[in-house]
Amino acid sequence: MKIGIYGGTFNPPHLGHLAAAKYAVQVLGLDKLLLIPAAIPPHKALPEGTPAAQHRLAMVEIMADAMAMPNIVEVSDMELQRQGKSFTSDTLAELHQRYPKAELWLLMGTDMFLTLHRWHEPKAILDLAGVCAFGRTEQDGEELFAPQRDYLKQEFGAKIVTVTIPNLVDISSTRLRELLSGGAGREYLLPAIYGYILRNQLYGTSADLKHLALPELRACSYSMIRQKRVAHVIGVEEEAVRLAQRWGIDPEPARHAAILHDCTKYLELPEQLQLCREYGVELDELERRAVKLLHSKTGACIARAIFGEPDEVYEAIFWHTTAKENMTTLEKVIYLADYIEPNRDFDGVERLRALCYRDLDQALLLGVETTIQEMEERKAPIHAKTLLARNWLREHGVTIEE
Ligand code: DGI
Ligand code: FE
Ligand code: FE
Repeated sequence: MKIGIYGGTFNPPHLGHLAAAKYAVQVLGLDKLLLIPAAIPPHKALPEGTPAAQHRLAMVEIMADAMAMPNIVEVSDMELQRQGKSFTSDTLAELHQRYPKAELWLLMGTDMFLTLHRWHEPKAILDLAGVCAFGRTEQDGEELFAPQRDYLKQEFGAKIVTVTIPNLVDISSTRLRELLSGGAGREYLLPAIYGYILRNQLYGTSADLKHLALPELRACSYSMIRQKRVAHVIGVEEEAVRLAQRWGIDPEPARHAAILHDCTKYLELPEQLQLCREYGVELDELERRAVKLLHSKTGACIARAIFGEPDEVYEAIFWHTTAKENMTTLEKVIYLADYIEPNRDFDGVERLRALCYRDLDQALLLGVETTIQEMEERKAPIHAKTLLARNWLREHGVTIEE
């Protein structure tokens, strides 16, 4: 088994780190890649304003999730758990114990590679692991690497691979932190990590969460969900705007509701219940145990309280999972955009899509009936509001034409 070890302060993790990590998995053919944020780097003090270790860990976890290789990429807090300076030799010793048969590969950028012989216990490091050094730019290729590689091989018998990463995003963390504190730098970060930084006001950012521009609002939303759901949220945004235009309402509240509609989807039941208590949302018996029914309510609360969205957006998010009787056009648009966005694929989706653009109420009835049928098939209890939504539409003369 080949294990790559990518350590660093990740302050913050940026697109350069991401590209290097992806490339290393590929060129080395890694079975596992461990991303290990350092507690206290041995070679330099953490700069002033460095976020707490837990924030750096959370950002590295976002990066790992974004790599979409869940069976390969893992984040380890082993250096954060350890007391004192984060010596690589200690980390490798610990990993060698845990994986005695594995081939360990240490990943690092140019600067680190060129000073490797001055690290704490270089011999121990190079005995335990091979080194994969990647050039940050085209310039630091062979010319810089070759002498150091030859020296390390001779002096320590080191096993070394050097690579230049094509089209690598060239940014230093120091420069990126400067940009962030000046309100720039977004282009060097994964949107979800940028959103995490904004939400937690890291690196001197001071965005007013209640008046964010769209890229910032999206970034905040994506920072709260798993990467695999982002495509769905983008799809709902597109679809909601189209439906709003089709049915003559302002597309902007629809867009905002869509961007935030699933932002609490990944919170566990206790956190969901805590938010409901905090924001005074009353729950019935079914809701208290069906966690899937809570994210629409808590998402609505977060949208209004944290991101300053108006009541109409709150309501549209609140009812997006169950629907209800007597809905506004915006509420219908969000409920249906969630149902038919371009990534959705289920029996009958095409029929529902067409109906959404022909008759919104018929589409709503079809959506609600489809959910009821699905719940019956799954033998899941049907929410009272879902039944009310269906009955209300029927009582108001809505029938689905073929
Ligand atoms: O959040 P999404 O996955 O995009 O979609 P959603 O907000 O419509 O949530 C769908 C989930 O909610 C699905 O797992 C089933 C659940 N759900 C929706 N209506 C009902 C329901 N669960 C129960 N028990 N009863 C319902 O009436
Ligand atoms: Fe949802
Ligand atoms: Fe959704």
